[in-house]
Amino acid sequence: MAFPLLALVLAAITLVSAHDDHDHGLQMPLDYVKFPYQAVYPGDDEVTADSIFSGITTFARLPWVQCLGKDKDAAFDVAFIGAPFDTGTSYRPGARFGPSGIRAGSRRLTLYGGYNVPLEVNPFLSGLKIVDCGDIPVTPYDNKHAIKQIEDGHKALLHRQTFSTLGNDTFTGKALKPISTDGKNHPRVITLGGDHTIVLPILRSIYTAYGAISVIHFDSHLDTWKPQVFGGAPSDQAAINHGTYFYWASQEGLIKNGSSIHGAIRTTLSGPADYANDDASGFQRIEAREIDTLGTDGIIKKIRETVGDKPVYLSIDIDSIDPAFAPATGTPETGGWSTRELRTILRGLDGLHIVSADIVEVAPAYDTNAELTTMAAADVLFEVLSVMAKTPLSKVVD
Ligand SMILES: *[C@@H]1O[C@H](CO)[C@@H](O)[C@H](O)[C@H]1NC(C)=O
Ligand SMILES: *[C@@H]1O[C@H](CO)[C@@H](O)[C@H](O)[C@H]1NC(C)=O
Ligand SMILES: [Mn+2]
Repeated sequence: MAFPLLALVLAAITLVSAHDDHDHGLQMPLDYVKFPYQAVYPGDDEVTADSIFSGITTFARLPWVQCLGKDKDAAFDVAFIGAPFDTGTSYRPGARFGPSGIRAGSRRLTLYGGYNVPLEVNPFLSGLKIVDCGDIPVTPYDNKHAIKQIEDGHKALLHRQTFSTLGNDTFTGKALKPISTDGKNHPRVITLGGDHTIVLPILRSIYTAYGAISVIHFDSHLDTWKPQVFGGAPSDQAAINHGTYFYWASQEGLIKNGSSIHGAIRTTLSGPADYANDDASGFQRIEAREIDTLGTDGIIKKIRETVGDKPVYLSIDIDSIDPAFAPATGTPETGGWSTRELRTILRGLDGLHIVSADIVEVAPAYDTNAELTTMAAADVLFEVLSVMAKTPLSKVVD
């Protein structure tokens, strides 16, 4: 029995090597799609549709760099990183699969090249080095440890050397200076959540480069709640969850008071005191329903007036979008914005100094087979990346 089997295996090997010459082997290599979108296989510089659905998936088919592993000296300007943490959620779990789901939803972003028509920019060809760093290793067994892992992972990327240097101001010709509090030029980190708890360790990391930061927060929920609203705090760990992380961030002095704002709020409350508590946490608010009276222009105006030209952190809960468009999330609320409306509002942030961003609460298990939610998440990040590509994190100093 052994003999014929061996012969069969040998025949198979011969067959494979005979085909090698024309079909380049049987498996797509990991670097099949080169930055930003050219396929190197089967012919160099070809943009091919199959390059979009083949191979191992990174965000927008960007190069995978092991920023927290063997490539820890690699320089970049924008890094996508996953934080697959969902043990701080109050209702449906599953956002630990958010990073991989969003990557799957992002595959087609660069099929035609990635030019953003309304913003008149192709972030992938803007000269910035944009990479996908994979995921921060996050334990599902110990929230305290996981939160520390996320802070350390984010900080490691935020304090990495930038690939591009700040040039001179286009109008004055004067040298541009970083807007950070430590005087350094930092790369931007776009985090794929994970439940919203991850923003507490991220803001701790941001503080090390920018001090207390203005926050633009799109969400149907306030997330400034005191732990009592979430069933009390039987342990220090239970007190930190996806509804209370902004309360703690505010207590720790990580959020700039008065120049931070929520958009798309529409949750029920424990009572009016929740808004008083939210005021004390330093936030202004835009209700989801205000889109009917203010329109997207009015909402953009209110956000811009609130944050001014200060460095800003952008946090996007996918549940800011109506569940008709983005059902796959932990705590869905009806009456939200359409994907088109949120994308318009994000483009309205053009020119703001967005130092880093995230999208959270994408739980792919509740998605439609058509990948509605993960595509919405990816497209929303495409607007954020485009806005970032147009505005360096710099100021002119006389
Ligand atoms: C920026 O301006 C300085 C003078 O302030 C000049 O020496 C330098 O060449 C300029 N750099 C670029 C990239 O234009
Ligand atoms: C923010 O400012 C408001 C109004 O001045 C104040 O009531 C509140 O205590 C401040 N919050 C923090 C966290 O400093
Ligand atoms: Mn949230």
